[in-house]
Amino acid sequence: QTAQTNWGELIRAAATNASLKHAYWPEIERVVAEQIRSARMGLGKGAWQLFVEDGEMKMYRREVEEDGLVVDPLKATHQVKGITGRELCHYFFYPEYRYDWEGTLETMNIVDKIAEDTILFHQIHKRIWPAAQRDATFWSHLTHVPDEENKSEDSPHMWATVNNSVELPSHPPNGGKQVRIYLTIILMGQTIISPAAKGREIKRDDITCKITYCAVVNPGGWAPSSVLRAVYKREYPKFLKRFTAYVLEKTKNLPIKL
Ligand code: 16C
Repeated sequence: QTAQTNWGELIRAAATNASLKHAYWPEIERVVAEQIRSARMGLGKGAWQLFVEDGEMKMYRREVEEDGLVVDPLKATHQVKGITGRELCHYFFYPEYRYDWEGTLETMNIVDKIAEDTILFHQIHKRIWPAAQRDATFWSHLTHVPDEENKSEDSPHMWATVNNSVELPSHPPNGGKQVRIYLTIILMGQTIISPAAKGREIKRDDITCKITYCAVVNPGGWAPSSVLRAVYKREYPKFLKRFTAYVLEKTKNLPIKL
C-alpha cells in the first residue's frame, strides 16, 4: 500500500476549502505528503542510531552537519494506550494548548489563521546559554486519512500535524535579537483498536496510539555542537513524554474521538 499510496490526493481530500485556495497550498501538499511518506518508511536504510529508549519510546538520530552546523534528523516512535491519533494531533495543532505542554517556548503568536486546518505561527524559544536566542516562523497543517473499516497497522489511516518553516515578510529573519531557526516537523498518530472490542462499545483500554515524530531543526547560526546535541538529547524525550502525558490527562474523562 505504502509505495502506491497517493498521499497528495488523500491530503487534498481532507483539506478545508480555505486551505486549498491559499497560495501556500501546493507547498503544504508537497511537504506534508513527503513527511508522511518518510515517517511511515521505518528505519530500514540510512544510518539511524538509537539514542534514547524509555519503555515504548525510542528515539533515533542521524549525525548530519551543514556548513558546520548540527542539523541531526530525529525520528522517534512511541505507543501510548488510551488515546487516539486524532486526539494526539488535536492538542499538538491547536494553539490554545501550546503553553501547557511546550517547554521550550517563550512566546507564541498566531500570525494568520489561514483556515481551521492551517495556521501561521511566529514563536520565540527559550535561550540556551551561551548561544543566542532563537525564533521561528512556520505554517502548521492538520490532516488525516480516514479508514473507518480497517484501523490496523498497515491501513493508511492516520492523523498528522506538519510544521514547516516559511519566510514571512512581516517577520524577517534576524530582525530582532533572535537568530532564526528552520524546522520541518511531523507528528503522526495511528489508532489501533484491540480486536477484543469487536461488537461492543470501545473503551479507552481498547485503543493504542502508534506515534511517529520526526524533526529536522537547523539552528540557523552559530551554536556549539556539543551544546546542541546535549540540548536535543534532553529536550526531545522530555517533549514526547510530557506531551503524551498531557493528552492522556486531557482526554481521560472525555468520549473517545476516533
Ligand atoms: O515540535 C515541537 N514543538 C512545536 C510547537 O512549538 C514546533 C516547534 C519546534 C521548535 C523546536 C526548536 C526549538 C529550539 C529552541 C531552543 C531550545 C530551548 C530549550 C530550552 C529548554 C529550557 O514544531 C516540540 C519540540 C521539542 C523540543 C525540541 C528541541 C530541539 C532542539 C534543537 C536545537 C535547536 C537549536 C538551538 C540553538 C541554540
